[in-house]
This record gives sequence, C-alpha cells and structure tokens, in this order.
Amino acid sequence: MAARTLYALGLVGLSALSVKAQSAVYGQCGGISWTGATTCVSGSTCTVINDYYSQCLPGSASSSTATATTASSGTGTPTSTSSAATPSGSCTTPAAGSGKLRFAGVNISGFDFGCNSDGTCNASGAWPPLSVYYGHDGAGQMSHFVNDDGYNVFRLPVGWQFLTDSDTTAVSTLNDANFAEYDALVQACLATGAYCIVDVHNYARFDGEIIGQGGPANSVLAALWGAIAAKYASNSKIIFGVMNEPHDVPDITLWAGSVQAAVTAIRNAGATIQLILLPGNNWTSAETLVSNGSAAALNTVTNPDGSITGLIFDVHKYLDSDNSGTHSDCVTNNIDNAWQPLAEWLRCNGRQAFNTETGGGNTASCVTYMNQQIAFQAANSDVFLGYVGWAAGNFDPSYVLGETPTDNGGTWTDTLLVSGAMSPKVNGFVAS
Ligand SMILES: *[C@@H]1O[C@H](CO)[C@@H](O)[C@H](O)[C@H]1NC(C)=O
Ligand SMILES: *[C@@H]1O[C@H](CO)[C@@H](O)[C@H](O)[C@H]1NC(C)=O
Ligand SMILES: *[C@@H]1O[C@H](CO)[C@@H](O)[C@H](O)[C@H]1NC(C)=O
Ligand SMILES: CC(=O)N[C@H]1CO[C@H](CO)[C@@H](O)[C@@H]1O
Repeated sequence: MAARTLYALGLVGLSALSVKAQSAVYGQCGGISWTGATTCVSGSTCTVINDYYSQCLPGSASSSTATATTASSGTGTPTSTSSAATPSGSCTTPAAGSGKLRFAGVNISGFDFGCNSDGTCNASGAWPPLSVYYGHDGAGQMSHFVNDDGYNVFRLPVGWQFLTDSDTTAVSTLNDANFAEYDALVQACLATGAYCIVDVHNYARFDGEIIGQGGPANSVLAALWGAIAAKYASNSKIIFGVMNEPHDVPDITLWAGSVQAAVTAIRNAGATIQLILLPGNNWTSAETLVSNGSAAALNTVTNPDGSITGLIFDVHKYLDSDNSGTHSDCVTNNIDNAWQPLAEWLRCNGRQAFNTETGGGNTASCVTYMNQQIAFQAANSDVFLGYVGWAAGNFDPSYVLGETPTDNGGTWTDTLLVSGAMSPKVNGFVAS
C-alpha cells in the first residue's frame, strides 16, 4: 500500500478520534498507555490522579483535558475531588468528601491460614507472619508500608480457633500462648504508629455452624470479643473487626443480634472509643449491603449508650469478573454498581463504611480500575473511611493478589498494584 494511502487512512482515523465520545464522569481520560478519550463530558474535569491514570471528576469545567502537570515526585494530586455526582432518589444530600481518605492499608495475612469459609479452622494451620515464628517478616513489611508508602492501617486476620486453641468446640477463653503470638503481630503493627484491625476471620461460623443460628450462642461470640477487647481497651489505635465475610446467613435480623452482642461486649470491656466494624451478609459485599438487607439490619446496632459513634459498616469488593478476588485481570471500578449507590445510602442514613478488603492482580487493568475506585472513594470521603488491600503477610509475592513486597537487604520493592495505585504516596488520596 502506498504511503499516500496510509496517510489518507491516518487522517480518517484521526477525524474518527476527534469525534470519539468524551469520557463519562469517573471515566479515565489519560495516563501512561491510555489510548482512549482525553476529554470529559460536560460538568466534569479531567484530573491527573497519577502517572498511570487521569479521571473525569465532577467539577465546573464544561470540557477539559488533563494537563501534564503530574508532580515529578510521582505524587500527583487531584485538582478537584471535593464533590461527587448528585445522588439520585429521594435523598439529595450532596457528597461532602474532603478528597482525602482517613485510612489506607494492607491485610497482613497468616494467622488466618488454615481457616475455611465454612468456619472450620485448624488452629495449628495458622502461620504467624513474623520472622521470629518462621513466617515472612510481617513487622518489616508494615514498617516499609508506613515509612515508604504512607499507609496508616493494617488488618490482621486471625482464626477464632487459633485464638482459643480449640478446633471443634467454640470457647471464649483466649489461649495464652497463642494469643501472645498474635499479640506480637498487633504490637509490631502498633509500633509503626498505624491503626490495627483485629479481624476474626470466621465467616460468621464456627466449625461449619452459623453463630446464633444453630452454631455457637451469641454469648460465646460476645465473651470472645470481651476477652479480646479487654486486652486492647486502652489503645485507641485498635479497630475491632467483628467478623470476616459472613455469607449465606439465613436470618439477617438474627445476625444483627449477634453483631450487637459483640459490640456490647467490646464496649463493656472498656474499649469505649475505638472503631468497630459491622459485617453484613454475602461476604460483606459493598454491592449488596443495602439490597441484601444487611444495611437496614445492622443500622439497628448501637453502643450500650444508644449512640452509633464509632460503629462503621465493613465492606469488601474485588474488581475481577466475578468479584471473587481470584483473577489477575480487573474488569470494573465498582462505582456504578456498588460505591455510588452505597455512598448515597450511607450519606442519607448518616453512616460510614470502611472497605477492608479490595485488591486485584499486578496487571495494568487492575492499576487502572483500582485508581478509579480509590479516586471515587476519596471524592466521597465523608462516607468512606478508606481501603485495605488484600494481601501481604505470609502470601508469596507470586500469589495472584499478592501485595507482599520483596526485601533485598533492607530495600523493599512493592508489587505493581501497590506502586501503581494503592500506595498513598502514589495516589495522593490519603490524609497524612
Ligand atoms: C493442621 O495443620 C497442621 C499444620 O499445617 C497439619 O500438620 C495438620 O495435618 C492439619 N490438620 C488437619 C486436620 O487438617
Ligand atoms: C443475602 O445474601 C445471602 C447470601 O450471602 C442470601 O442467602 C440471602 O438470601 C440474601 N438476602 C436477600 C434479601 O437478598
Ligand atoms: C452477592 O454479591 C455479589 C456481588 O458482590 C452479587 O453478584 C450476588 O448476586 C450477591 N448474592 C446475593 C445472594 O445477594
Ligand atoms: C479474595 C481472597 O483472597 N480471599 C481470601 C480470604 O482469606 C482466606 C483465608 O485466608 C483465603 O483462603 C482467601 O483466598
């Protein structure tokens, strides 16, 4: 084909591009290797999030293109994140996010190893993510994440069975030796200055039975939480994660009663000021918190004084095709189906949520979609406290959702998803 013809075809291509649709609100409009539209629909502004990603955020300009002003330090900050889309439906409270999230963190996994989603755990299958117990250097990872990336929270999953050293009988008394090992991880977390989420990783179950619905009585769960909370009652940087990922719980109202029992026990143990995370059904799905009935049921849970101070909804969301967190590629930012409707419900009901598990593969698609998700959460930081990536700790860096940094003689290297999207120093979306 003659060069002249190619040139003509090129012109056709260019003119096709010039009439190409502008990016939608919250759509991508720039970034390394981005080949799509670089202008935004009316009412939104193309905003540089970081080198990888510019996004159309609601704002005054009628149409705009991202300026190439990403800070050379790589900490490009958004020009406008203070407003989000106008909520639909009867409640029209506008978003009042500051553009900065309170928390960003990583799950430091290992004490939950040996736990299955039916609530069976093998206490001796737990693998402490601490070098002193022959695990990965979780303490070093956390120091790195705080000092080099600007993270300020870690979620520390642990099995109920490990805490009590009882695999098949649900008891509430902590096993001193096992708790000392877990507490070593908590203390390593606290030593970094970060907040630390104690996450009982049992899926609303113990040994296959649902708490308060055929399994352990609510009083047993409450006594377990009372014992844990008594250990940390004086530390304001502990966050209590009542339960990881309840699922297939038949009666959500009964489950809210189980959560209430745990909250009451935590407060009555003297932990009166800390945040407590309230988990809904369907794997704490952010997408179905409202539609599944969890939001309404958990909205009745209160502190002993009747207030809801510090009671935060716990929500998870992955970005892969079936929301399972098992694929290396991401296909969604979850904004339209999950974060936007959830933000509206939370705002209209005066509540907040914390996204304590999210993640994706170390791939370009996940970097892009994760940046979008975090940007949206930050624009709605009046109702979203932050995000925690799954996972580092004892996961091998080759794990599909691995966020485990590698240590070469004291120099830590992050995975692509952390360095491209989740690190607060990279995305600029976390209050320092
Ligand atoms: C529990 O975990 C230990 C250590 O990994 C293993 O040796 C043992 O076989 C496991 N027990 C069961 C019942 O899976
Ligand atoms: C909520 O999700 C669970 C699965 O986790 C399901 O069993 C239940 O039927 C759902 N409830 C509603 C009201 O959608
Ligand atoms: C659980 O949540 C997922 C999305 O996170 C949704 O696709 C699924 O339909 C939900 N299941 C139930 C039973 O609500
Ligand atoms: C999405 C994901 O990685 N989920 C993990 C949650 O925690 C359990 C227990 O550690 C893992 O088996 C899951 O893979």
